[in-house]
Amino acid sequence: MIRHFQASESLDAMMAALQADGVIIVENVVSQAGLDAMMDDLKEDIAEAPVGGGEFFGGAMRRIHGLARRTTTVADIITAPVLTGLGDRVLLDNCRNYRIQVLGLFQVWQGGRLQPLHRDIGVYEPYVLREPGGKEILLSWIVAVSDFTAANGATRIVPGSHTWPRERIAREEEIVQAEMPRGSAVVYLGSVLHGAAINTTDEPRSAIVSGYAVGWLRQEESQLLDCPPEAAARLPLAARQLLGYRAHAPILGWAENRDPDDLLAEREPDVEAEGYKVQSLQNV
Ligand SMILES: O=C(O)CCC(=O)C(=O)O
Ligand SMILES: [Fe+2]
Repeated sequence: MIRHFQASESLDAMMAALQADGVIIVENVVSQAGLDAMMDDLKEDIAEAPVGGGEFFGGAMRRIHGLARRTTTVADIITAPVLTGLGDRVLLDNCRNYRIQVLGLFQVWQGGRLQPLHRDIGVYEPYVLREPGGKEILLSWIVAVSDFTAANGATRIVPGSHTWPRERIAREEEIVQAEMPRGSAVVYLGSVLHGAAINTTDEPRSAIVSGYAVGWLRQEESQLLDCPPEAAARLPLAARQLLGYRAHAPILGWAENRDPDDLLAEREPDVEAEGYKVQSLQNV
């Protein structure tokens, strides 16, 4: 079972469940109108994307990436207060700031196969291994853009698997589906086993698949190439910082001796801000 919360409920309660189970569902994270606007901006990209996706994606997946370049509407999703509130609590004892890990619209179409159960932190193996109980490097989240149902391919998740030894295989009865209404998010630790399911209905299951990774780690999907500076400049500050236009303390990710966000905004550097920005780049 996955515990459900409303976005207006206390982050403390959500955190307790997230730590215990490794996964929660939060309802009403994103407005219906916001999702409609996003899907309207993306409709041509969606129509052009091939259905397939290969072995890992189950063979009936349509994926659109580079979302922040394609539509500014995703800014409200990646900066949704409940998502960043959980991101702060899960990740900030292991970094100064965190960044978007991947940002894609994933549609599961009828047919296909189960996506293999996997851990999203697997992209760092064998170089970074998180032991059960160790500090988190990744908080993943998936926003339902259509209702998520057992029949239409709601993500399969294994609550508690963040505490398991790496080798343990999930039994079928340990796997639950993240059924949730449109506008909800399933939020899970990067060490939780999960995978997309099979859609047996006529309509696609649509989702924003994303997450936050500690700012000192390489992003899985290069957001700076996917959303180059000209496109990022159209986004609110918090959104472009999350994409990666921000240095990590004290001197990681700078350009032209400056914090990328100062460079992008062509702002005079604010040497007081956060105490570690341009000043520390110049003084090291
Ligand atoms: O679309 C889904 O339900 C899950 C996708 C996923 O976990 C992944 O591609 O890493
Ligand atoms: Fe995944």
